[in-house]
Amino acid sequence: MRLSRYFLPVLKETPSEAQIASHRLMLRAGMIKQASAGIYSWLPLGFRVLRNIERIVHEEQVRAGHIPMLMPTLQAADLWRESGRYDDYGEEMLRIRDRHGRDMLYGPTNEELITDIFRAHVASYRDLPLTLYHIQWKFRDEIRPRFGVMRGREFYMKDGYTFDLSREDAIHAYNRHFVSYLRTYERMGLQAIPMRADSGPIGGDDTHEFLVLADTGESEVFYDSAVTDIRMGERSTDYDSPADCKAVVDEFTALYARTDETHDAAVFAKVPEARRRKGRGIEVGQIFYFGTKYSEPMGAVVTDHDGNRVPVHMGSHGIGVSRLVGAIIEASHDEAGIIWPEGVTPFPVGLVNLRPGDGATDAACGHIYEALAAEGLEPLYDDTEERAGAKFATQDLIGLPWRITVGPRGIAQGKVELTSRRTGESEEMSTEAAVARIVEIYAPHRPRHAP
Ligand code: P5A
Repeated sequence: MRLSRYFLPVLKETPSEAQIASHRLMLRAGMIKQASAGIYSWLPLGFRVLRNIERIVHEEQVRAGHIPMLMPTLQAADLWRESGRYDDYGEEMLRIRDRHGRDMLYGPTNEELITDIFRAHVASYRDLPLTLYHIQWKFRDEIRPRFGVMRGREFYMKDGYTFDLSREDAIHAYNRHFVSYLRTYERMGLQAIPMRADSGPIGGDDTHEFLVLADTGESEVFYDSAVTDIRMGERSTDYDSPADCKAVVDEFTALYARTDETHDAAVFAKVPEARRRKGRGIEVGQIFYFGTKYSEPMGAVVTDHDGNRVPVHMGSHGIGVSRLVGAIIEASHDEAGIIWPEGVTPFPVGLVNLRPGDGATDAACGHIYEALAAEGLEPLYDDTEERAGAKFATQDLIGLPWRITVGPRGIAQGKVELTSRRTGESEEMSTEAAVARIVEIYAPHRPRHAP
């Protein structure tokens, strides 16, 4: 993409309404624009990141055997009257009346809608287990939308729903999600720590939140610092094996890690003092097992092995896709701007032409551009007439992890400069070597398991 033809409305001034780094940087880098309180337009750069995060979420869900679909944003109130949540949900639910006087709502979540689909089409234990998910916009009329996309009113969520015959099977589905979430966040360059939490209006007893540690996080957290040393990494956990998934969950939950809602000072006191930590975190996902809370009142029943009709055991599992954009920036930025992890960066590399119009630099840039594009690694090519300093400042602000700088002096010696956004270190090399390095860096970040 040529910057001269792109739409990247970067701001020089720091917007006064933004209180935290991610919100500030998303506005300054031209990623989002507020449409109204807690509702944002995703400008091209922000949209690219959102799509990358969404793709990773899809890929890891499909890898876990979960089935993608799409449900609408608007739902009929009658379904929510069946579960009893129409009245319970309160002011956070945006209620709408259509021209026929029917009560509708903008979905804050989809337990009722998916249960309705399930009961219409599934009647036997033979069709279980089943996990369906979608990635769709939600609306919650938050009393205090703030921090940009972190606490929006309209936000993008992946929500998955599990249906199983028994509690035991449902716990396996829960554990499978637990593992898939760890993999998902790690691919985004994030450490999200599973913590015991409270289930709120979704319901149920078993629930974990996944939290990214950050001073600006909205949740207060208490944890054993040793929990920050555990990684999912490349282990070969088999999603079909309950023992495999449980082993991961057991390892991650053995150490103390809780949000303030479930914090227990007496248990926390048993953590060695040097490892006791109190901090803040950003909730980027939550998983729930709630048994028959929805299937019973809504009649989602199947025949079991003995021919009895029994309500299915359900769980629901959410990832805050749009919130993740902010969370990643909170976890990865510096004074100059964003530092994208390779997994989610809007462009893999910035290509900066220091002398547009110079035959040799233009040709070298064209060559690098084509070679990277052919590898599926299209650079953001700064071919504008800006001063070098301004170009670098924009690159630093928008945070592409790598920059290739091409100038007439270097090209005379057959050299370009490859710079790491994270370390600031630069290295001179041939155009071919720079292309090869970028290809090598992104090899582990190629799309896989397409939905
Ligand atoms: C699980 C999926 C649920 O709604 N039902 C379907 C369950 N869980 S949740 O914890 O309430 O939400 C899931 C994730 O969505 C993100 N999130 C938000 N992101 C931005 N702005 C908001 N106002 C907002 N509310 C929730 C969080 O990441 C949360 O973990």
